[in-house]
Amino acid sequence: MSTDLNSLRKDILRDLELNSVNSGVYSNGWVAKPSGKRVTSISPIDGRAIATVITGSKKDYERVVGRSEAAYEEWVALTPPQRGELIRLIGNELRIQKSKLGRIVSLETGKTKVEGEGEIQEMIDIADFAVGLSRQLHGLQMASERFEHRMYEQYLPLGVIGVITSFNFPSSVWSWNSFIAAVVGDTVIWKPSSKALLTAISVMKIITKVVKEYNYPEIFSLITGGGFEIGNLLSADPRVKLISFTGSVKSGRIVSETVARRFGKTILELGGNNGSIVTSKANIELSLKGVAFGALATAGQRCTTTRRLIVDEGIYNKFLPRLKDIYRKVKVGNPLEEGVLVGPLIDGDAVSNFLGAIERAKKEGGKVLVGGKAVKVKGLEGGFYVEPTIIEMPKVTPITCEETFAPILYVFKYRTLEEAIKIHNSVPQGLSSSIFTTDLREEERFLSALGSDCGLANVNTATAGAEIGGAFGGEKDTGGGRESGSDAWKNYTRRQTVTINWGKDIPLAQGVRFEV
Ligand code: UN1
Repeated sequence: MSTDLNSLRKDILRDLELNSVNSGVYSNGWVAKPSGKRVTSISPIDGRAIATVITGSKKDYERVVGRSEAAYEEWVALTPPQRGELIRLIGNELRIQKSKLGRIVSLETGKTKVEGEGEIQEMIDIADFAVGLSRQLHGLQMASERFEHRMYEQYLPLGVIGVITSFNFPSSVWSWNSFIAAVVGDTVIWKPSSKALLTAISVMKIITKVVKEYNYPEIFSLITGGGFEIGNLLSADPRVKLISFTGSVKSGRIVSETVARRFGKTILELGGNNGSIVTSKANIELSLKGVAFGALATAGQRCTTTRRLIVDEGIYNKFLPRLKDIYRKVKVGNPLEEGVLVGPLIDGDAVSNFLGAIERAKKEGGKVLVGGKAVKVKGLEGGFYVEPTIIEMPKVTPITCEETFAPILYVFKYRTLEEAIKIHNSVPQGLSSSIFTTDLREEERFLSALGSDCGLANVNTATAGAEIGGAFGGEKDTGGGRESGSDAWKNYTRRQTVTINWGKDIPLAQGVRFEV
């Protein structure tokens, strides 16, 4: 296997024109010698190096912001449909490059082959969405109380924005933000996760080739970093009007406070600790598939991963053995191999966090029903693999209120739906949720104001796997941001309320008289 992986690694680097040492800064062209530290990208599949990236520092950052501001001046001079045209061309190119890009996503983050390609498909989908949106950016018109006056609102671009992404959706989440921001008229600086640098560089290569070929302003820039420096610079910089941040609650709190201090805008997509309720009225086969996908896809490293399962005590003894069976059979291993559903975790720290969480769960009264250990995959001994794990919990405890980025599912029993919803809503995070039931009353209760407290609510489908057409994001510690579809585009704009007096007099609102 390792020899195959070695030749595959070479193919991927060649296909994407990646070198053994790469520039990690793109600002109107690749910066030949960025001045940040060197970071080696490691494949979690075998723990071996893929290639090295020279990241950016403060000096590079200044250049990037300056150029991005200059590009904005040109970009706002275009109409939204003209901007949409660039995104359409980018979407076309992504269609051509889908499998090549999907492979670097898998190699660098350990996603399965279909998930790696799915990542690029999500970019294509949001590109299509953004193109359509470029002809539908609309505001409201209001009736004015003043004679011969017209009032309406318009949404204007913000200027330069920053997008900070995480390793688990290393390019699609960038595109959710960037393609939408681009059609509304912003320019975008991307700070990708230091664990997925080569994916970001590959995506930028493909996208900026299109930008150059069709002579558009260089609205997309990239600045990689090896730590917090670039993220901190972006957050503190009043020239960067909005920071869209995906990552942990802990880092999100720092970003949020820093940006708020300068009255900048944020879109925060922080931790999830998503629960699925399976009621006695559920379709069992469908629920098993939904729970398994939600909990195990991307090896439990999605913000939307199902981390908590809340099952009606009446079906518990029927449901759990079936789920345990699936967990035991699910194939863990090289994510590029056919039939493997669970790849590696991102790195050694993630394995330690997995093991640490299991120890804590046991101390808090949990009983490991299946899994619980790190595993070595033959031929890939340096990789970061773990067993899909189910832990039965007697009640909600501190560890079950935390997001551990690993395939650990905490299971709870419930008696009444009210109790199930209470358990469900008892965690600090509020991203995604789901209920499996065929009972209308149960479903509607879950979707009512007294039901799920999350940004995403699913019925008879998993907490994970959202489509781009809806607004994506969550409540409470998840940060409250919304990105991707629906009217999330408004977050990338500033709203202006316009009042026009087209009469010969100047009547005042509220009947105020002011005769001069
Ligand atoms: C994330 O984990 O940050 O809904 C995003 C999903 C994916 C996106 C997850 N479409 O599972």
